[in-house]
Amino acid sequence: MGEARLPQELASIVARRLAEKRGEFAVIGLGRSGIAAVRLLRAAGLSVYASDASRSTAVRSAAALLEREGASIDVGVHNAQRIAHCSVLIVSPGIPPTAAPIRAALSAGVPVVSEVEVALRMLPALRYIAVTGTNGKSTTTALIGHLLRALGHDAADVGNIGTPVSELALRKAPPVWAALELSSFQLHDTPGIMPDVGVLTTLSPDHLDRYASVDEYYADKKRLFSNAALPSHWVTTADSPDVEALVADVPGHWYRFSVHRTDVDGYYDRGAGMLHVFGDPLVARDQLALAGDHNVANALAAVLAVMAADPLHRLPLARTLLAKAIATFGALPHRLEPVLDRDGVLWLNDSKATNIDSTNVALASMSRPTIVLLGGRHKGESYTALVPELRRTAKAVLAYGEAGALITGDLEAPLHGRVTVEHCGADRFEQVMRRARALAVAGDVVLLSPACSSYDMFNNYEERGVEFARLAGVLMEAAP
Ligand code: UMA
Ligand code: ADP
Repeated sequence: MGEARLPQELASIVARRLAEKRGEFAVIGLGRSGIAAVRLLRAAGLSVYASDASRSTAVRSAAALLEREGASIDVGVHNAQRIAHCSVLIVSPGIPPTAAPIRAALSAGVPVVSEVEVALRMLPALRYIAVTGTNGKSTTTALIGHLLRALGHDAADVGNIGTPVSELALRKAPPVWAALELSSFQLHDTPGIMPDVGVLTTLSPDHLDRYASVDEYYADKKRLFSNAALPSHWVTTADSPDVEALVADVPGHWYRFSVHRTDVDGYYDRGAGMLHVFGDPLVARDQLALAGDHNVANALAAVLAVMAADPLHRLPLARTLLAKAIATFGALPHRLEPVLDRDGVLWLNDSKATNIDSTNVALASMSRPTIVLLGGRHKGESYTALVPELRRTAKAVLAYGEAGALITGDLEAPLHGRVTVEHCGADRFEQVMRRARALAVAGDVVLLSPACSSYDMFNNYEERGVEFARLAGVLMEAAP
């Protein structure tokens, strides 16, 4: 059985089969990672069978493109028998390990890996800083890429952040460095992961629609350290007992950051308003164009990772360049992004906040009466942890989508008499936005920070955020 193998053993079997071009390579899922994986395998001259359970227009057009590149494709079905006879199965991260084709492969002893694993094998010279964690991954990854480029490196931001690693491997001249964001789903199937520096930002419950328990989810996060050894370099938060416990037995050099303590390698001197790294002040807090303490933590993590990656990055000139570059990094779209400020109403798109912890962080940074849009597809956590921050800052909660009834059930009683909780229906986002518009008066914030995934109404969180911004514009044009 594939899963019974040690990570190192699994990684070396896959590396050997890729090098020998042995047999047929199967890819399941024809989204961003699947398409890139098929193209990479074909470019390397390997025989490929790929399939996707959906018959959507996007999948059918991907299939047509990949067939032209010489892959054999099934649309609307996974041929489990063919997959059970393949050399290696490459899985898309959105497909759970319990899916029938993955079970068929595992019970036939077929090695199962991610697109990231294959791409990293094809990029043996790539230097990479890998970032995982429940929240803060994309911001930290993008900031690491930005800092590396500020130091003059050719660096790309890849992985869960959006660009599959395989796309780098397909380039004629791949970059020297990558900032690689890894989700727990990707880590589950990346046994050869061995970053120049690995970063763990935060840990809190998430994805309980896929994992049977929080421990199972944390165990996938721990796979970042699968190949840890004494020379490894790791950057982790000192502000989370869960993180400290998870990494307690991992070997390597450690660099820790905190926004509460000062006895670590990267810290925030709140009194002086200064970020300190490796014993010296680096940059003033007010130079950062990012809101909230959580982003101070992300900045400390990114700087430590880049400095840990190469001793040259700690020289005085490098420190000056890093301090300057931190100040020119802006918030990523869909993360507390102001999309409209009109007639005194500020509309904030935090569509990427897809779990309780990230929504709590967003609420904590509010200083005006806030109409909070909560909802989407439920991921398994209770919403009651939001109550203290909602009591402090919310004027109304508009619960919607598949999770709407659950959210109302969790929040109505504890918020009774303090904050209005309205159930705005399960299927029309526009209805929720109309209600927000009707409630909003000058001085208010309308915050989309849904604490749920978007998949009940949208293809992804980006679409949800774009629709929020569009409707905000349309509704603010119309009379209230
Ligand atoms: N599919 C099947 N069989 C199944 C289930 C799904 O064939 O049983 C097919 C679907 O029909 C679809 C394809 O699989 O066509 C989608 O695959 P996918 O969900 O793995 O999505 P990709 O487009 O390949 O995008 C993935 C990541 N998506 C997920 O992990 C869900 C993207 O992260 C990532 O940017 C991209 O690879 C490139 O690395 C997104 C994400 O939401 C941003 N990540 C989660 C998060 O951040 O919380 C983990
Ligand atoms: P991820 O890629 O892990 O989802 P992002 O950087 O995209 O993280 O941020 C997503 C949301 O998570 C943000 O909108 C913010 O609300 C919250 N967030 C970001 N960084 C942190 C952090 N360090 N700790 C807690 N929450 C965070």
